[in-house]
Amino acid sequence: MMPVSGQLFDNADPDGSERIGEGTVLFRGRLADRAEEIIDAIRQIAEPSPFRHLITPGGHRMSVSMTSCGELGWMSDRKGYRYTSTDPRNNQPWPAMPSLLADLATAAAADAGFDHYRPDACLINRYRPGTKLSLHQDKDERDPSHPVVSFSLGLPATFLWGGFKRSDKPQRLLLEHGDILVFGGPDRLRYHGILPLPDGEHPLLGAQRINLTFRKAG
Ligand code: MD6
Ligand code: FE
Repeated sequence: MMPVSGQLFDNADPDGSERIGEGTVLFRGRLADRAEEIIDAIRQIAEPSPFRHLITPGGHRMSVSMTSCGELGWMSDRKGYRYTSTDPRNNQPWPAMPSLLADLATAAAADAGFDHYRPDACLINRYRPGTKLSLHQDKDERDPSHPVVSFSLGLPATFLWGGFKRSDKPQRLLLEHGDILVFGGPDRLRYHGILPLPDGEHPLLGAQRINLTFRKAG
């Protein structure tokens, strides 16, 4: 099946946003002219808190590598999934969330209909060709009435936008460099994931995709 590019509904707004679902809005290319600044900020975050492959509670090494910034960072190990205020690698607070990033997330959330959104956690995922993210729900945050805001950079990937049961057949959505996806409201607990990343070479990031997901976790 071909990945769809937001043509799930007749839904294109004049501002370039596409409503994928009641609580899901895609802003195509919205970050494109800020990408270099954002990548620079990610490099600075990864100096004290490098990307690492976490272990799932079931004992599997995740193929995606991750780091975090903000007051809280997302963690997984044999004991479970959770948020921590320090990076277990160095026992230091997670790097602060640059206001450049928080402000872009706040503005996109507002344009999707979620006012006064202020994330306290940003999970940064790095994909190499072949890396995938299995269907999951984001449910480790205290209050799921806050949306998750997702930034995509680098190689394009196919996002699976599923239902409320893991077995519901997902729709496919291509997420490309510069795209912002706001995922909230009645869609917030939908299953979703990323298909194995195809090979490719991106002018700014080479053979990788980086995804940032902002949350109000605490
Ligand atoms: C990714 N994104 O795009 C993985 N979660 O690499 C997510 O898992 C995600 O994009 C919640 C809301 C939006 C997302
Ligand atoms: Fe997720």
